[in-house]
Amino acid sequence: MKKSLEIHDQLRELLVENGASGDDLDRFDTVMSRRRFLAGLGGGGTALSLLGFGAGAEMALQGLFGRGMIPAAWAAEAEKTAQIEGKPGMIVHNPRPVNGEFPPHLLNDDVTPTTRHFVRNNGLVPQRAEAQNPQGWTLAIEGEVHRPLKLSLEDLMQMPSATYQACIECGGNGRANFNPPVRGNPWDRGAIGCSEWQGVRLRDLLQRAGLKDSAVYTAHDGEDPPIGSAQPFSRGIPIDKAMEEHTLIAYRMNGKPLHALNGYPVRVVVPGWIGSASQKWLNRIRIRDKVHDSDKMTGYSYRIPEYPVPPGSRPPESVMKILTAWQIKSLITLPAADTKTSAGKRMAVRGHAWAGENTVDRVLLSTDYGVNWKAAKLTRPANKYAWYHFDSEVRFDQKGYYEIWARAFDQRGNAQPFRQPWNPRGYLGNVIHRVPVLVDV
Ligand SMILES: Nc1nc2c(c(=O)[nH]1)N[C@H]1C(S)=C(S)[C@@H](COP(=O)(O)O)O[C@H]1N2
Ligand SMILES: [Mo]
Repeated sequence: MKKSLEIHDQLRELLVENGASGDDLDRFDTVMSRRRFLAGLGGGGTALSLLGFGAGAEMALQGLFGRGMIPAAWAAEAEKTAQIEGKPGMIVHNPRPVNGEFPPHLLNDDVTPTTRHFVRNNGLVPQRAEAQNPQGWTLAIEGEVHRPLKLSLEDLMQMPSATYQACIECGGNGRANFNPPVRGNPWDRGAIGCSEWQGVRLRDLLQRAGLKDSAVYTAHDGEDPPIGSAQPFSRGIPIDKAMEEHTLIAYRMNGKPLHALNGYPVRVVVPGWIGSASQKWLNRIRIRDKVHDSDKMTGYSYRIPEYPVPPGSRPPESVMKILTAWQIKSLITLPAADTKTSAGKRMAVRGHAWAGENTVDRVLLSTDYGVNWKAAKLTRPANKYAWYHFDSEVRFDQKGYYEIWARAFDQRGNAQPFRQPWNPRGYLGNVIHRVPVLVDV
């Protein structure tokens, strides 16, 4: 099993050595992700294990490797079901790096339990996180500050803390609904969670360190080892967002130390913004005098064109702008897709809605392909940046196939689109959610 993992890394490395572009690597990751692995992340620090692998032939077809280079171990097509410990029911797009989401009906809770918070990793899980060992960990704050800081977990926990429910959603959530398809993890709807996070406000730390007038942007670094020769994952946010009261350096998730896969011991939580702003396994914040310019802040990564582009086109890099907040969106968590019911029976409909930096104004439901709409009951969230909940009931008078559609509106009048607008990497997908229902008698 170890062997397969080595082969995986070696192949990725081989691609890099042969001049593979970031796009090629994305393609590699996507091809891998179409296969199901059996993986286990043990509590005692066990590494991922890999049992089945069948992507070799497909990669050859995609021209990534010559046929002669495909390891024999990969030749057999074997569909396996992936299992990541501590995340039962997760749809695993890739075990290495771990990437997985939950189907909408498993996201019905008001506050997302840790066991059902998605996982989006660019690199490997740090040893420290697997072992839940805070020893030797420090958080450095440096760069454009008057008094650089180095804090232990205990130092951090002794500072005043704040606790908020906050949506963290991958910028690529919804990518599977893009047409033509785009590269990257094929997130459907479940790369979102709204858990409760406790930590120190980033602004308290920045005030303690004393921002210089030259401070423009944060740059976050983490302990996760990159795969192959990739640059370590790092993104940042403008100082204004860093100074907002809801931006946290979090050490508790749903009342417990952070899960290994969600950033133990400490992560950034930038609610309302795309998930990549919320650096996991954080160990350093560099305050920069210009916009952070790591790999993941530039090019086509986490950026979209500043104007709508034709589906399938490649706009010049010069028109790409950094993604910040999410936009209005909703998720139907009840009923599950393809639920069967009978004519005349009442069926409960439930879900969540959220709106990035905005507030949710209403959620409308339709069961006739958008001809008629009715408002669902909307429950306000615990705090800004947590998701709203909606409740309603529907009834079908006749046998047949139906879809329940949900469309959320924010207070500015923005609503979810009927078709998914396109961008090169499949970001900010918020097309309305449609749940098929079968009325069989
Ligand atoms: N150090 C580090 N932080 C990271 C990432 C990563 O790969 N490494 N992935 C980011 C991305 S793209 C997302 S969407 C969120 C996902 O958070 P989660 O895995 O806790 O759901 O973490 C962000 N923070
Ligand atoms: Mo993400």
